[in-house]
Amino acid sequence: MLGSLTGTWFDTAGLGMFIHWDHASQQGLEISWPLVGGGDILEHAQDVTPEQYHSSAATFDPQAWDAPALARLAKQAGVQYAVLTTKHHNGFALWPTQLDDWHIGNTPYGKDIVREFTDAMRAEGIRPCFYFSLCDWHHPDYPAFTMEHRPYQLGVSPPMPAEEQWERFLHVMYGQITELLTEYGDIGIIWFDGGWERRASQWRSSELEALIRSLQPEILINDRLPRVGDYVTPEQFVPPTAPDGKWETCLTMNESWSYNPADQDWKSPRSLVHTLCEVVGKGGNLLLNVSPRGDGSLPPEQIERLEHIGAWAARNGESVLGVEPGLEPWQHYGPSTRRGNRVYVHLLSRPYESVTVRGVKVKRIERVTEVSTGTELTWTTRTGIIEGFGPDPDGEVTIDVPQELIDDDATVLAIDFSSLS
Ligand code: FHN
Repeated sequence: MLGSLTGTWFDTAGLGMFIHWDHASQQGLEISWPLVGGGDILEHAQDVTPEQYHSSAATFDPQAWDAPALARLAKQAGVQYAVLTTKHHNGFALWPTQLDDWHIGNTPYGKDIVREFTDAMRAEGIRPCFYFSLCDWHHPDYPAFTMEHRPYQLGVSPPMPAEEQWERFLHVMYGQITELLTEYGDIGIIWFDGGWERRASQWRSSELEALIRSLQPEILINDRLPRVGDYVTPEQFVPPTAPDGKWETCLTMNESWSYNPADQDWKSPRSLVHTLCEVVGKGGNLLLNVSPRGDGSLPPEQIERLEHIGAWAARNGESVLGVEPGLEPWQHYGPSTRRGNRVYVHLLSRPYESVTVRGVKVKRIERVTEVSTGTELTWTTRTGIIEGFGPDPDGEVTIDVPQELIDDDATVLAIDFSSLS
């Protein structure tokens, strides 16, 4: 059932880390899509044969993978939850599944990457979560994608296999999900993807949902298992208005999900800070993607961006982590958030000399500060002349913002009210 859960940790998480990774990162290939010919939705996805794509599993040995270091970097950036591609559309499992032999246990690396991930994230107080692709372009009973199936057509379901094959596939899939949800402790989210290739009745969505909730009653399920979902997942896009209910934007730092040296189309660190403010101001979370290389290390461009966000969060993080949405869009030209009686106003462009916030209870304002330095700012209020004689009028507050307090990424002002109810 869509959107059935009430308040959870997710509502105020703010920032999550998405991790897209598999053996083909050794070849610098975008994850999964090259094996079906590239796909129309991913600008930088290459085109290789399925054999070429799958071939690098044989040499996967990411000796520079350092899950604790990644978790520390995530923590320093303000990340509250992390979602790992345990299995993407290409079917390769990053844990040693007992259900088939296409997994990390059968590579030179041999160790359980999912376990390393869950242990490391938990050690930093970050909730581990699992991405799991429903479609599987490698499993013979799905059936596996071959050159004969080209061109891949998004929105067109591939032919169903024979009934007994589909039963066998579902047995594997349900078994893998059971492994993931019983062997690795509490998991924050199961993040499905690839469900567009089959209908809810074919995935047996209700049965799968019941299984998941019986194994992990507190888990959240995203909206990509057809007809199921606790929250919605706009991809590579911030919706102009907040969607109903819980939501999360997933976003890459360049235009690729996994390590792709051909893609140098990087978003600026500042724009990522702005997106974080935008998303949180609308009540969503930002699930920001990273892409380890074939040896497990992160590309320097991604480290730089995470560190940049972390540096901003060290100055202003209280305004995006553990907060609710703040004002209505017409009250301030930019995002805003709230914790208790404090409203945070984000300035995503440089003010001339002052900033005005409208439609607030002006007689309840106690102080206004610039968050990163704690500097108290001067402010004046204005109401309609007659209304101003009332005990609790609505009006506007105009805040002076000295040039020297302007943050290079996003300045944050905090307005403290005696009460906001
Ligand atoms: O095809 C995938 C893509 O590789 C990536 O995993 C994203 C993340 O949201 N989801 C899919 C397309 O919607």
